[in-house]
Amino acid sequence: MKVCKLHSLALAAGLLVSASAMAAGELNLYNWSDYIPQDLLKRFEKESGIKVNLDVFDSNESLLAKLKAGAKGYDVVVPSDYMVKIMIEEGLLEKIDASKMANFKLVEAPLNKPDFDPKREYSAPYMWGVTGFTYDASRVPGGKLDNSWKSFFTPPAALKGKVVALNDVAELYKAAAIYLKVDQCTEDPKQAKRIQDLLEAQKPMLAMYNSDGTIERMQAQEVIMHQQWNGAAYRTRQKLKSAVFVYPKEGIPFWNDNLVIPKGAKNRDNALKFINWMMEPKNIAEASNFTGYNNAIKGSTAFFKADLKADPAINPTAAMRALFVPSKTCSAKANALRDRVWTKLKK
Ligand code: N2P
Repeated sequence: MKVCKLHSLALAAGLLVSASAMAAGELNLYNWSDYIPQDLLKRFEKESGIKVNLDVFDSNESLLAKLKAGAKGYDVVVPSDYMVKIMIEEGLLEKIDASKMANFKLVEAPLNKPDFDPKREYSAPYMWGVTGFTYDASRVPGGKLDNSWKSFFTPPAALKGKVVALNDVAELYKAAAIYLKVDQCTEDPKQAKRIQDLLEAQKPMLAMYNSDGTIERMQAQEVIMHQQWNGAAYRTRQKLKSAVFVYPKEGIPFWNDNLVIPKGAKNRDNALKFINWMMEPKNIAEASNFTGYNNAIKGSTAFFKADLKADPAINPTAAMRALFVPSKTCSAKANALRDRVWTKLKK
């Protein structure tokens, strides 16, 4: 009898939990691949009663294409700086007034007032980082390559077929522009042609263009060099000690990613709750510990893993910061030139 009573109590409690989870509803998150730990999402689900569904993309351009094609199912998506601005201008985002959220006071300058959304009306910060390249020092001639984009764009012959570029027009074009000292938003067809020529000449050296699985590909030593985000490079080094992440002397693209709500999101309140929750130092630190990128939340480093805190790629020195090249939002004319380079390259 007693057992039976316990059993029915447990059953009732179970029903209560699922009823409250149901009442709190769901959150459809569309994020970069491998960019948030499952455990963190589980904890959010437990604390909020909101069920999270995660779907992933591999570049800002695929995210934009998806939203423009009318994808309605997402409540929170994660564009980078320049893409936030494009999405605002295209009317794709809900106003969220992030600056009025309880945890917003913890956002450090300058990301509390970024130029792509100065009042933080539409976006809240997620991770920030840089895009350089990683090579396996144990497998390059002489064990060392120059700290230059030259090493990536015109690699030693021995690396033929063992180099990977990100499948990302913005990242690859920006890196080439920095190397050639061309404005990343050039409207001059002659300059765009120089970028084109560099990328076409690099292509036979490449195994592929791919932004997913960069860590695993390097760790398995399938390839020797990979254009890579610094967090992925940090994670690559956990298993492959000979991996070296290069801050090219010509400059390195700097980006910051953001949480935004697409227009017409069905679970707006849950999305707002999630965005504020992610600005808690402990929560965002857990994301940093997993992804290997820094974030803009005051007090979060106290929760960083020791090796992450000590890693200069995460806490760059002044000399490293001097190399940062922030993204610009280019004109339609510049983007058309850039996209033509990309379409030809990928033919
Ligand atoms: C992680 C994605 C990094 C985001 N896979 C680069 N903006």
